[in-house]
Amino acid sequence: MRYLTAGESHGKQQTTIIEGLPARMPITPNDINDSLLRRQKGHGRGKRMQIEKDLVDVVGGVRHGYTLGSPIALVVHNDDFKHWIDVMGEDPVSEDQNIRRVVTRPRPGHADLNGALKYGHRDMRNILERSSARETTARVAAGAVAKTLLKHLDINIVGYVKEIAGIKAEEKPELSIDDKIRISEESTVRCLDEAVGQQMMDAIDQAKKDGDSIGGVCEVAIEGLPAGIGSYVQYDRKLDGRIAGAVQSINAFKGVEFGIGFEAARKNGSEVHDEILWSEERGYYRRTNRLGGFEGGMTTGMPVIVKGVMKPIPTLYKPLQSVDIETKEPFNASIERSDSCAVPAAAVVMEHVVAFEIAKAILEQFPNDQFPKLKETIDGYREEIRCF
Ligand code: EPS
Repeated sequence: MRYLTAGESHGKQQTTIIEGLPARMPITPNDINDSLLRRQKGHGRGKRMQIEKDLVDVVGGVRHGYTLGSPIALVVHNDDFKHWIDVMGEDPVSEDQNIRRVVTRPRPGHADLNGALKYGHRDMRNILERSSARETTARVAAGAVAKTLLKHLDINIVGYVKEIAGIKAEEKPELSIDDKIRISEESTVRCLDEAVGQQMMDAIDQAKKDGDSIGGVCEVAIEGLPAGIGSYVQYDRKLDGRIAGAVQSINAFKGVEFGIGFEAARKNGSEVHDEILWSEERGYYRRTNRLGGFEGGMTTGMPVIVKGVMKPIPTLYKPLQSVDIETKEPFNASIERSDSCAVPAAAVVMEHVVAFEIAKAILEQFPNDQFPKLKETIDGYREEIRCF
């Protein structure tokens, strides 16, 4: 299974095509719209999210509530496009035409300058329109289809916020995945620790007041995955490696950890590895889950726990110094409308990006053109490893 996305932030629409999904899987537009709505929420979002009402238009691959086995094509319209038709239209413009909103002052931390150098665009709007995190709308739409497949295979996934601007949520090991889904949904910062939610909101408000931005840490938990998904036999089949790459590719993400992550560097082996136990009901399981559900590039059957670090958004109302590429004079970087903190939204994006990698690995390991047969195969595999 694979997908591509297309679309500019203030262009007509976000588009994605997903190929490789089996036929006869139940899916409705609501499965996708729920995800899109969740991505739009969160304290710290700017004015743009008041303009957009992200709703999917399913334009291929689904009929009467089921997948057809053909490519699935999804469109989300940018409502803001109506304000940008002259700036973002596809028709040629004459040389004497005055183009609005040309960007010649690259923002530090964004793709603006490197993209301009690479593609030769002197108007850096040609870079920022595509490098904008608006593209994560399409990634969430694709991930929502993958999440639907996982849901029908009894695999549940949720993303939430662990940390914003150094304010850390406490570990909540007692929470079930359903609790995590419910509590994160009720929190405007998508945090499981109600005690620090307000502090996170205050930090976001302060950053906004200061014209600054703040980052944080998101976590995704997945339950219901059987052991042995992924493989150790080749570097590019290691599922944790693929998930890490996908998470790192989300706009503004700078690092990924599984389980105790970097903490493992500071501990002895006896404090890191997860002892193996067995019971009739569960089959093989672990006393602890410090490795976050992965060994040797494969799932262990324990919950997958993955963290991603998001840097503060580089578009600042209090801009940093930059150079105008036309005059070479020092200037303050361009000010584009932006969010002061998008970590709660990023947790939803991360959830969907991870869901896609997992669904893709499952379909690679148990290829099947028909969803009911895939489900039968996975249930059979679960039983096989329980009795192994
Ligand atoms: C973004 C800038 C803002 C954000 C945008 C990402 O958009 P605008 O320039 O239109 O105000 O709102 O995020 C989204 C549009 C979205 O859907 O998440 C950026 O520069 O990356």
